[in-house]
Amino acid sequence: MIAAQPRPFSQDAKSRITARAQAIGFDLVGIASAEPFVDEQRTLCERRDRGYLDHWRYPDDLIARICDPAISLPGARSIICTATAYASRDAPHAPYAPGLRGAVSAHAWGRDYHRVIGGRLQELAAFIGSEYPDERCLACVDTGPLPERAAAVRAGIGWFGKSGNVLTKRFGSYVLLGEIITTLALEPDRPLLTHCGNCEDCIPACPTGAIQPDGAVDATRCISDLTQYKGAIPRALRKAIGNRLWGCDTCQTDCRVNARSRPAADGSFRPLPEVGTSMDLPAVLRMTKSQFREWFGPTSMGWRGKAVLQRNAAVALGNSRDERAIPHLVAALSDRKPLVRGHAAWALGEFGGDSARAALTALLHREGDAWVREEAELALRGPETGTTDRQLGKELT
Ligand code: B12
Ligand code: SF4
Ligand code: SF4
Repeated sequence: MIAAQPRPFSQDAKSRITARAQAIGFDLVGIASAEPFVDEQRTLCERRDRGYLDHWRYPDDLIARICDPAISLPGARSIICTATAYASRDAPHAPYAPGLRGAVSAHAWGRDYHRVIGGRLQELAAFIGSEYPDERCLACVDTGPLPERAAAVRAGIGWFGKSGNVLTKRFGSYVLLGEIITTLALEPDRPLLTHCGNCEDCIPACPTGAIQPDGAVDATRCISDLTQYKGAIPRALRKAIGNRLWGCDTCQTDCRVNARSRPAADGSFRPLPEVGTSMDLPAVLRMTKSQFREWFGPTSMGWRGKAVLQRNAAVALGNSRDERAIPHLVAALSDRKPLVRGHAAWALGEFGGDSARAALTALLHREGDAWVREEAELALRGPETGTTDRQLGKELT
């Protein structure tokens, strides 16, 4: 039997696809081979086994699929990797900005990136389909079966920063990634030789000490994860969240590569009028279902549901130390969802004082949920001591 000859790389296809991708709006484009991500598979399993990904489901068979593109697209030869810059000139909100506003992470200020980038990838895949009808494509953004950062690094788009983020030369880490796995044989680009050097600024900057000395991120302590996952936020980490309503940008704002990065040229990720760079926390705490859909539906914050955002708003109000928050938190003790009532109780405990204590005592008389009762009882003992933001990070590390 004669072995099949490997197909030669098509230079013409590579330059036409790259040009088309740039015309569609991708800021950076690189090609990676679709060989299995063997080292990354080991790294992912190792970080899961250390418990860093406990809020995520990563069974062995899913990790195997994520790390071998040919399982999702048989015959896969190449990965067309893209990066889209999202940071506009509006500076990320400072974590302890005064007043009752909650900071929104920059990647969520504008239109939902899954839809924006997903739409562009579909357009690129349609182009490839029309030009090379025998080839197949699979578009991925965020939820797709790929270790996206590892693919971007392999394609020479950027390097692994010690913060875990992929850093690019032009836009720093303020890029969102998206890929097309394809059966087309395209010549791979080379990984960059650039790295973070001696810099370690992001490690002590992290408010919860989530970034480990070896560059691994303990996602169970990462505020980005804590503001997205659906359960109760661990009590020991609530203060460190500060006034963040969604996501966390600290390891990016404290990065020297980002300090000299260019802002995004395209307007898709500029702050939407309904959301902006920060939101009124009492309004989020008492929003109706239709307000939730109107404000958060067009953004990537709509995916985890209304109660998660209200929970986050309660925690951020507790951290505000602004007594105007108290009546809003008292009202939230009557919310339908235990998740919201329990975090509002914690937040009132941070204030103490007569009105907060009276509301917590009244809650204990009527509350049927055991976890909410426990939160109210602990809150009545008063605020926990000595644990805010960066100090907490140090204590935990
Ligand atoms: C789960 C997830 C998270 C989790 C866990 C992240 C983590 N660092 O562990 C949480 C919710 C915490 C999170 C947070 C954020 N995320 Co996120 N997240 C993902 C998601 C869906 C999967 C990533 C994953 O599996 N993480 C587990 C770790 C172990 O994998 P990893 O970080 O990708 O690292 C792998 C490789 O890069 C490689 N690797 C990394 N370092 C090294 C070193 C060596 C030596 C080797 C061999 C390999 C290696 O091995 C790892 C295992 O495969 C991806 C989308 C995707 N499909 O990839 C987006 C993604 C990584 N997130 C993204 C973003 C924007 C963020 C935030 C900046 C959002 C925010 N502002 O709040 C933060 C940044 C937090 C941080 N410091 O990492 C972007 C990354 C953009 C970038 N420039 O890097 C992605 C790619 C989404 C996208 N499509 O753009 N995220
Ligand atoms: S908590 Fe914030 S600073 Fe720390 S790793 Fe997560 S995103 Fe970065
Ligand atoms: S702060 Fe320094 S170490 Fe961290 S990602 Fe940026 S350049 Fe790398």
